[in-house]
Amino acid sequence: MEKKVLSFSTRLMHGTSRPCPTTGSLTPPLYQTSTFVFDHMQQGADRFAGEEEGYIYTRLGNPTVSDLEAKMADLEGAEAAIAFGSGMAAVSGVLFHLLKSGDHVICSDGIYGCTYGLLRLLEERFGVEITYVDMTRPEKVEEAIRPRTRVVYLETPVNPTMKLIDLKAVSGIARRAGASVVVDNTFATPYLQRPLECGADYVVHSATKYLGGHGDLIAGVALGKKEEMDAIRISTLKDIGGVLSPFDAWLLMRGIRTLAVRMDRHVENAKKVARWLEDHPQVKEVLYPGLESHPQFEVARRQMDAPGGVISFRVAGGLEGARAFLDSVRLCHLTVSLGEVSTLVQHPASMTHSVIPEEIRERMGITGDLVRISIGLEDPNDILSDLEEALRISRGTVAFNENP
Ligand code: 4LM
Repeated sequence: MEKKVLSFSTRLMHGTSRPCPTTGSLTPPLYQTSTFVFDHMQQGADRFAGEEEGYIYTRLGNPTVSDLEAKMADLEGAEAAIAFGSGMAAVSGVLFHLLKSGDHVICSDGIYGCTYGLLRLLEERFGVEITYVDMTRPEKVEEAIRPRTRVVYLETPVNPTMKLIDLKAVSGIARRAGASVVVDNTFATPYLQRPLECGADYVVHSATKYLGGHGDLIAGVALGKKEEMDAIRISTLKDIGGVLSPFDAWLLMRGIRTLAVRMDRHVENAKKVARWLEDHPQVKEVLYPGLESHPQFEVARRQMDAPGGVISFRVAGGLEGARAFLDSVRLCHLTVSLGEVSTLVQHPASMTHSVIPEEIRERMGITGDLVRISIGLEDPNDILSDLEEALRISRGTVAFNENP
């Protein structure tokens, strides 16, 4: 009989792990241990030598973490996955694996602040050269290629400007140049976008966000070819040591089971809020890939199954307009991070992206009037009422400052 391929939503809770064979526990057990006992010395020696399968020490592998890794590999369509203790540990684990002094990286002109900080560290301390290009125009990647270009690194959607990058076009250019493409898929999740299917070599995630989904853990995942993931496991995971704890892996798997229903609601709410913001006189520009006004609306339709749950927008009145708005929200939480059940708002220029020098930040479009909102699962009318009131206060504050 032909094997039936289960749909994505079903694979979130079926497929890779089975109920515990000894107890029948439906929920996979949590192996909250740091180390594993050997039957005799030779067994320990064989496991260290890689001649016998089996667990040794949780920094090198743990059954609960392995369950999560198998699930993520299945969802992204990857040969293998590695869990890390944070999104940044996953990003650095992959980049330290791929790069050495003198290598060149082409990075999207717009990137999470700490990833920018990591690239600056690689540049200043390890002699790696970085070029930032506007990858919404893939030909710019081609122009930036050098003989030592080893990595093309990008986010799509870009945090926080919500620009989109054509994964097939950029991956094709990188492949011809012999460079590896690393895609941060945090904003989309594999439910909405699978970069490996579009030609990328590696995917990284901050699993802290939509994958976990409840704002109660910090985690990261890297995915790619098995050979590369095996090399990362015994080098930049094991020796740098940014491992995920078994408990957080277990919690993350619980979150992943509801990814599809949560993402559907995030998207439905975000579409409503984005359209509403677009018509609001106090809002100068709305950056959301689900709006026809978005410059890469066609890219969104081609490579994403839906436009996601994050919206950025520019508030009238510049930095002070944004400040008055952010100080006035009541239901929405004023906090960094994204992709959890509640709606979160923050100010990228002074918060998540403040490490980027102002001139570069402005060139990337991260201006003082820009606000990012991660739409939660609340009744959308309650979100809209909160935004309406905060924008009303912002309008009053700006008008008062102009005509005191
Ligand atoms: C934020 N972001 O934007 P950990 N990749 C992307 C991210 O947005 C983040 C990370 C990696 C935010 C955190 C405060 C696209 C984080 C890093 O925080 O190390 O799991 O992820 O609000």
